[in-house]
Amino acid sequence: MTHQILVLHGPNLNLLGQREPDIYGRETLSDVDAALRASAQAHGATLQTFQSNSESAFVDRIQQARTDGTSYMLINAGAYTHTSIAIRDALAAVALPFVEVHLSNVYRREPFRHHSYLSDLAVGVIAGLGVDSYLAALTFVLKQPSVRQRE
Ligand code: CA2
Repeated sequence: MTHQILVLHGPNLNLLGQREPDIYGRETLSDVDAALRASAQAHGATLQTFQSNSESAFVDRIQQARTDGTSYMLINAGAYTHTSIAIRDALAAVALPFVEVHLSNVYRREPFRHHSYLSDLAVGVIAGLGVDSYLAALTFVLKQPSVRQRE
């Protein structure tokens, strides 16, 4: 089976490429999504993306992944990484494998960014490589066997 990958971008990531380029780079979220989709397609996988500034919309999209055929997720939950037990609980409930992704190296930043509510549920965590964090995570996922059946 081929992978059906869901990429989730959390709050404020819609501003990518428009603000704080020293931290988050100059590529827009559309650029990132297009690069990920192209790479997935080149490997015969499908890839959907979703961005929301709303915690509840994020939880709803994760719950939807339980039954929409998603086999793997890449998740940059943005600031919710450090605050959201609700997103953690949704990820635990759907029990789909995911890689936690961060553009910036959160460990070189403020102490409140050093804790993640998601990391111990993730297959792996990639931080600090800019847009390449997403691409590295996708490269990893595309090597993993896909065993999930649609429910
Ligand atoms: O480094 C990351 O990817 C983060 O998840 C980004 C979050 C931050 O709260 C996390 O600690 C680390 C913030 C996303 C804000 O994105 C922006 C992008 C461009 C301009 C302004 C904000």
